[in-house]
Amino acid sequence: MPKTEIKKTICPYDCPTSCGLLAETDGQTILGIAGDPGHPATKGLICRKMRHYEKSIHAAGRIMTPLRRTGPKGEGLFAPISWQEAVAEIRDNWQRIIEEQGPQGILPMYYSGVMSLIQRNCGDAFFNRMGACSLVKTLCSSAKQAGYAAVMGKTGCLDPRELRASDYYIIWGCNMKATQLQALPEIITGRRAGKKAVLIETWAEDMAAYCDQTILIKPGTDGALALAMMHILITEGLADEAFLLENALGFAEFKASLYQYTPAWAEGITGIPAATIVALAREYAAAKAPAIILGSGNSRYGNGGMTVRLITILSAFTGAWQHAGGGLCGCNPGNGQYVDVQRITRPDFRTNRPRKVNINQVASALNGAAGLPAVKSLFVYGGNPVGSVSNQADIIKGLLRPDIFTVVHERFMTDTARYADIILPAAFSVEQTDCYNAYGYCTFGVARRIISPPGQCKSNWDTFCLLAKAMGYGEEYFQQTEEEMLDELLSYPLPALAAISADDRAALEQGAVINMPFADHLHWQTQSGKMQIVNEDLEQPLPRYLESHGGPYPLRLVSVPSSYTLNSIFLERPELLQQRGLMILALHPEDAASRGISDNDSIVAFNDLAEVGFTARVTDKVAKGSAAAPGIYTRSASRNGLLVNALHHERLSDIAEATTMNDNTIEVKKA
Ligand SMILES: Nc1nc2c(c(=O)[nH]1)N[C@H]1C(S)=C(S)[C@@H](COP(=O)(O)OP(=O)(O)OC[C@H]3O[C@@H](n4cnc5c(=O)[nH]c(N)nc54)[C@H](O)[C@@H]3O)O[C@H]1N2
Ligand SMILES: Nc1nc2c(c(=O)[nH]1)N[C@H]1C(S)=C(S)[C@@H](COP(=O)(O)OP(=O)(O)OC[C@H]3O[C@@H](n4cnc5c(=O)[nH]c(N)nc54)[C@H](O)[C@@H]3O)O[C@H]1N2
Ligand code: SF4
Ligand SMILES: [Mo]
Repeated sequence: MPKTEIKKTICPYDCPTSCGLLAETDGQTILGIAGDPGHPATKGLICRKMRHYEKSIHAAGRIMTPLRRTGPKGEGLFAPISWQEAVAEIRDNWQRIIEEQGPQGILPMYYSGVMSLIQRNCGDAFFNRMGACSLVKTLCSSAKQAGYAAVMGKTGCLDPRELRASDYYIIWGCNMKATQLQALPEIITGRRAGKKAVLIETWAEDMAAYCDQTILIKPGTDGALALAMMHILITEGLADEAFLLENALGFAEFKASLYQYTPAWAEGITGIPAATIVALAREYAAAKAPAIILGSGNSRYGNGGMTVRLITILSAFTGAWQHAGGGLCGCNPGNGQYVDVQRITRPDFRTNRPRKVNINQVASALNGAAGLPAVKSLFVYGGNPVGSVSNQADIIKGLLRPDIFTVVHERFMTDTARYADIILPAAFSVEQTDCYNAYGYCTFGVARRIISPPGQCKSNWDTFCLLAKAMGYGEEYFQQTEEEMLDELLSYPLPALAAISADDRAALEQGAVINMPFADHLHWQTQSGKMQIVNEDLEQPLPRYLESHGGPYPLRLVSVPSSYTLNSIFLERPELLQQRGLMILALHPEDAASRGISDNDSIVAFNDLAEVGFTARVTDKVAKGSAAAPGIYTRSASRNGLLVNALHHERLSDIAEATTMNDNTIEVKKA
């Protein structure tokens, strides 16, 4: 028996906890994974996906060498080549494109495949140096962050561990079972102690069982619910007006606007009975330290920023923030970052004014929409736009163009990689060194390489250094190792990290996760030093009800996370895919019946963009008038080769230019 060791590492995926993991290794392979009981947020509890991370790391389908396309684009026919050949071919194509139309013919595309700071962000330095297009990275929760910041600035919200002290929970558009697993025990324990949990959802199949009450809401209308609740709080004298007058800007003006937003008005918009809204507002006010646990789903709309502003204001309306456990959880819980990410992204390397391409509009950039020239090269790393970005059919159309040179740095043959001209093999987190700033908790960690990358696989860092050498970029930055980059980050910490103890510093150097302090929730980190109910910097200074984009079809389509996968990650794991099952679209019984649709029927969802085949799931856990599509699949799992994002428009949110992937309408018929 070879000797094995247990080493600490950190989950690299786009999930708020950045869990601590214990990896058993023989030095060459990862033999098993467990949640780290010593991690301050994980406490040993990890999701089913990561419990067998070793199966992903050593999956049979892993890409091990650079590959060159040998058949027509998209057919998936490739032959192995060396890194030297791959890099030379990339360099030659890029140099030709730069000569023909300048570096802005090249579009880098990444999002959240790997969340550790160096590996995620290092490509920015390379593409800044090149002068390539600059990607506006708003694929996820930017409208939510901006909506919260419009009111709170950089004030840290609740760390989920603070929920223990709350006395009432509103779980607002958050599938905690899938996306906040380590916070769910606080709700379970709280309910055992008699605290109430209310769920406000469009699709409640996963979460209803964990809550005392489920309120189904019409997608994109949560702002109306928040306004009507605040109407009740004001008209019934339940708001903490003294607190608001002292701590917030614009309360008086906002208060005067609230009289129009009656529960009857909100019933017409949200589909929630007025009496339910009144009861919810009264219960919320009766609690001393109520917590709103806010997901990102309701921010992915044309009115998403405004919706989050309104919910954030509601979280302060009864003075809840003054009490431990009261307030809002789900935005940035710290008040800033711990390391200087610009040391990784190097904005100073850029000498031109970049052409900006919004990540939600990659389809248009590839096809030359809006009078702009089509880009000539796409470099994808840590992302799978064919599966996860809006307007799938046009993304595919763009990737099929013979004049676009596509490179994909990947671990698996994703639906995007199939369209590549060149594929480069990527490394897994345990094969690289990096630091992690959890986005849902106040923790910071370092994880060092445990095993070497297999075959020819390379980390993002090593790949960009190699490309930089080929392109003749002589900056010292590109000659460092990722370990040296990490040393630099830790040598120049931002104030919060600079203040840690010597013991914590030593632990970090070794590779560990350390606890950072919770935020002071009453120290408003805004320009004015107060909460900004009215925010003069915005196009709409006074918060009000905004309509979402909507559309002409009768059903509102929401895309929701699955607990068996994470965006398009884990599709290499047959056991998880089997448990997840067919590509379903959840419909309310009344919407199904009026269309002659029964559970398990083959159905087609369509709008002006595309038709997509699904299997019907008929359930009263989805709001009437809505359709919910959980999880991202591979195109081979779809009857017609298209996925739910083929039904998503490229429109953006009201603030922060963010995704509106939940803001689309469809009709559904039997196949
Ligand atoms: N297992 C698993 N974990 C994940 C992910 C995953 O795909 N799977 N994704 C990761 C990522 S990238 C992120 S960003 C995070 C958070 O991922 P998010 O996508 O923000 O997921 P949730 O926070 O759970 O919030 C989504 C919920 O919002 C609901 N919703 C949609 N529209 C509305 C609306 O108008 N009103 C209301 N009230 N609810 C609405 C949906 O039904 C859904 O249940 O999770 C991460 N963790
Ligand atoms: N229909 C639908 N669409 C969605 C969502 C949804 O729930 N439903 N969620 C939305 C949200 S919240 C988000 S954040 C986005 C996420 O969208 P993306 O950022 O595109 O994430 P994924 O689709 O998971 O693709 C990530 C890819 O990165 C690869 N990868 C992982 N680690 C590394 C690495 O170290 N280096 C390199 N080069 N590659 C690596 C993985 O193998 C994977 O193929 O999707 C959005 N789109
Ligand atoms: S995916 Fe999320 S819950 Fe699962 S181990 Fe990673 S951080 Fe933890
Ligand atoms: Mo996300």
